[in-house]
Amino acid sequence: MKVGKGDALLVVDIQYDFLPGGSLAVQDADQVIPLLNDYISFFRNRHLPVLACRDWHPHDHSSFAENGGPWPPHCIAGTHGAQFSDQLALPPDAPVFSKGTVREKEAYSAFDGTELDEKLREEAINRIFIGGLTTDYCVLNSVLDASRLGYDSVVLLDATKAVNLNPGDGKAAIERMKACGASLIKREEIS
Ligand code: VGL
Ligand code: ZN
Repeated sequence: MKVGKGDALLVVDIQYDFLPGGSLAVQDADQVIPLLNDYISFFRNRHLPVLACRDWHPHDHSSFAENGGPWPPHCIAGTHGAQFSDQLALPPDAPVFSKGTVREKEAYSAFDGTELDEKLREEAINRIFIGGLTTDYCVLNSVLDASRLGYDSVVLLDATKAVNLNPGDGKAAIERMKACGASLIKREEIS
């Protein structure tokens, strides 16, 4: 697969709370960081946009178990757990989109309540490469929204990990992304 003009990279939720030791730790999540760093260099070397999103919740977010949601408290805005890993080589000028910022509203997609769509249109992007955390929530929902909004999407299979709240969720998410037309690739498949 040739990467070039009109392509952008979206790095999803590489935040301490999703990494080993975090409050919503995803198994082996730290393994995606070196790969994402390599994808970041790849895009930067070709002068293609690199963007990031983050989960950025109020302390009493409705997705937290204490409020009837499925998750332990995680990625509370401004806390250490919500920071990007310092192992992630995100370019300092990469735009960052915060999601899940409204107490009453879950927002798994990087497009939900953010200006990501506007930004991509401004930069004349028509295809996004998506990697990061988590396969079965933010990556999945971002790919589904991207498709609805008319973007092509490419999932970086070697740079994403699933929460697997229910066993098999990650695999099912990959099937759903395929079914909506996303391409699934690994690092050696792009040039
Ligand atoms: C996510 C679980 C809870 C995600 C966010 O962004 O994938 N997963 N909150
Ligand atoms: Zn969340």
